[in-house]
Amino acid sequence: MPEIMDIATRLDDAARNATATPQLEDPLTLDDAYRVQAASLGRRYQRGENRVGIKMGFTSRAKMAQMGIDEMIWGRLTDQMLVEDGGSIDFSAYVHPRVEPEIAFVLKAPLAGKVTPAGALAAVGGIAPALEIIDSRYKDFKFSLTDVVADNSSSSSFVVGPWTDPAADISNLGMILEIDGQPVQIGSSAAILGHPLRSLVAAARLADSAGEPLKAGDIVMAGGATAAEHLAPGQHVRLLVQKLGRVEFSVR
Ligand code: OOG
Ligand code: MG
Repeated sequence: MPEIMDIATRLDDAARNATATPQLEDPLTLDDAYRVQAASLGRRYQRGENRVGIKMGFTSRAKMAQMGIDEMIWGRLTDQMLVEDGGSIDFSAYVHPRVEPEIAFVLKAPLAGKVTPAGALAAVGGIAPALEIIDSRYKDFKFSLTDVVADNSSSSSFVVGPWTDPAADISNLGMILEIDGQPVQIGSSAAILGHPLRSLVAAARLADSAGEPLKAGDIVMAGGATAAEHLAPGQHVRLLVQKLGRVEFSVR
């Protein structure tokens, strides 16, 4: 269907040129929205980027309420989106970036289909504090469920802190998001579906049903535990997660 490729190109170009695009004129079905996402990622892979995992979205009430969407979504992550812990991002490379506090998993074994939280945990090689920089390519950061799915679920960049042994109990860890040393969001890992492992369970199912089962080495971002915060040049952003430590970056 040529329209899928046209929309994929439009969204990919909007991301590359850091220029907002209007909301889609005609609503897509959810299946077509994921087809657009896959096609736009196909363009990135053709440019030499590699898939390194997936990100989950709308896994907390805070995120659902902020954006007015209450269905879980997912998107693909590439190596080019990964920002070094302690590194910096160039504000001009984004349309209107926001940051949100997350938890990341790295897998040491494949994880596909219907799995239990215990089964998911057995495949985890490490857990880390993480920051996601989301950047909707749509004007005014406004979208419908299918619009945002087509736009790779607003994936833009992500920063992962030090990996911790998965033996840590991560069911209810305090999370403090700081901008320039001031706490701007305070939450708990319990906000992520009651337990971040549930997000990994959902990721295993969703990626598998899309024909891209999670494999060893994949990173899974569990989703924002709080609402996202606007970014501006000159800021220093830091996330502190109880037991897991800190992760940070600055905005140039
Ligand atoms: C969509 C992406 C949601 C999360 O962690 O919930 C997301 C958006 O809010 O633009 O990444
Ligand atoms: Mg997120």
